[in-house]
Amino acid sequence: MARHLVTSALPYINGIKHLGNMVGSMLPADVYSRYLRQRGHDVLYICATDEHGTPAELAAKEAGLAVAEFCAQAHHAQKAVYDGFQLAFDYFGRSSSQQNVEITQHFARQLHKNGFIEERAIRQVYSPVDGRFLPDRYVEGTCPHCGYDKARGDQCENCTRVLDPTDLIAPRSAIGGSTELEVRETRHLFLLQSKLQHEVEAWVALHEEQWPQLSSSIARKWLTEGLHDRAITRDLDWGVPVPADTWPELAAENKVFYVWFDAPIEYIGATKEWSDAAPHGEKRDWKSWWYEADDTVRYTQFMAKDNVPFHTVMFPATELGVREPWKKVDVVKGFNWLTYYGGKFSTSQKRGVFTDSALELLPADYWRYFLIANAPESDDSSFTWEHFAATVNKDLADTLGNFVNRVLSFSRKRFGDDVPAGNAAGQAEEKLGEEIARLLAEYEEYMEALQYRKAGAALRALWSAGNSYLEEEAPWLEIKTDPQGAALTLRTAMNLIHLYAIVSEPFIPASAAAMRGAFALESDTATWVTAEQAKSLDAVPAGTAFTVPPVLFAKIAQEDLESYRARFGGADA
Ligand code: B3M
Ligand code: ZN
Repeated sequence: MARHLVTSALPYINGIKHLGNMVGSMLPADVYSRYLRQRGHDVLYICATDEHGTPAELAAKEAGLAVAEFCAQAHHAQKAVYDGFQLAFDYFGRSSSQQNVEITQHFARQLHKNGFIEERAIRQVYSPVDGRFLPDRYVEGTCPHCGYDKARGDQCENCTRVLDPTDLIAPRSAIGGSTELEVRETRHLFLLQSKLQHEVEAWVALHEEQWPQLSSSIARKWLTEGLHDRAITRDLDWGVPVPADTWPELAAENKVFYVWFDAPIEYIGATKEWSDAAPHGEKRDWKSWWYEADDTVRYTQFMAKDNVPFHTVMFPATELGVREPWKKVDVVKGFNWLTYYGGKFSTSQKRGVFTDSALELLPADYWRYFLIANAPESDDSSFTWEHFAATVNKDLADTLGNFVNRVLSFSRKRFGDDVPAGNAAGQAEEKLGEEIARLLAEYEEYMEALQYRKAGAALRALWSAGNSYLEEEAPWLEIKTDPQGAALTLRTAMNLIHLYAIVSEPFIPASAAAMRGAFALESDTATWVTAEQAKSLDAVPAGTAFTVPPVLFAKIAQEDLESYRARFGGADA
């Protein structure tokens, strides 16, 4: 039994996330964590809200709340949605936690001690009206390249060019719109990434083989461009304070660490939060997951491609620079984008389906299955209502849901409320068992390899194999001439339902529980299915009482489709 640490990119605190954010981080991490737990591994799945930086401050201002209050409310609102999606974190923390403050400050002191942090004077935009320096994202103006008039000082969202605030035409404060801006000298801490370039390169070289192409190519690109020294403090009111014991002047000026410096450290911080929140009597050892854990823990991270540089270069550089044995990631599973009809989902422009609205429309399993089976792995994938409805109707309602309902309903009608005995298994059942065992091995291989689309296809093939067996045996005809044969077919199909319940759980946990709950087994504790059990299909013996659960998946009708397109926009979105 191995120890698996799993983390997913921390969702920014500013508002409920869209489906694209979840499918590129938390959802695949949850599916993988569930699978590993079911295979008997010791798993710790950690995530948290990313509560610092300009997104938090701007969102709090918009909400008319103090940042701390805004973050507390927004954290709970997001957590409620993730509970609705049955994301089974072991802990969902907050990067504003005291634990993260302490560990971040410790990392900074160590980097300073080891010569990887230095103070530098830089020129930054100052707004006398707002009485503060403006971080790059706080300066808006017209992009000199494309003329977009809402370009931000760090990047133009329209032409994606990286900018410097002083590049902007007619710059203005994003806080209050003031155009009276000055450029003043201010002092900040710089992480000397350039001094760690070779160590980071050597570390990436040791690990990139285990990463998907997307992750290793992005890491290589950044390393080829060369690691630049990077400012890791900001003039913001909200963030991890620079510790006064090491930098008294900067602390006196209320400097805080840059959000991307403290956010990855929150993976460790949230693990300590998890320990500190241990119920009475339960021992949790956060440090054993992170400190001197290279040989005992396998660490897998999940994120969208824009976060890959920070996780394959900047955070490893930070961990290397502290010169302490903190666990570095083993596998970085990066994802492309889920687009909405080919366009970008956007929290700020409220474009696409958001996680809270999704749960208002349909149960989580509909979304979980569709998103994971169409995960944007090797390339972007586009969410369209047409594709979503077709997938739900075909894979979930017809292939799985209908199989479960007609087998249990027909058996109850013809043989009563207990699993019928019938003949002993014959050639058809042996052939089926071989096929199920083969497909199960395929499914396991793809899950271990974090290949979600292929795992989804293998799961679908398992469901389809049951339908093919049922069509071939046709118990509704068999019963007329060979009732014992029909009983065998139904008992075999019921065993398939139980097997589907176990292996489908990582994808569709609620439906899996409903399927499994149909059988009143004395003891039903198996968390996975062995190849032998897949071949023998006899976990549910004749005589077991069963019930017929409500239809697992309701089809999405044409009028539903119309209403979704009307509400969220369709191809014209
Ligand atoms: N908060 C997610 C984003 O860039 C960012 C991830 C932090 S993971 C340490 O949208
Ligand atoms: Zn532009």
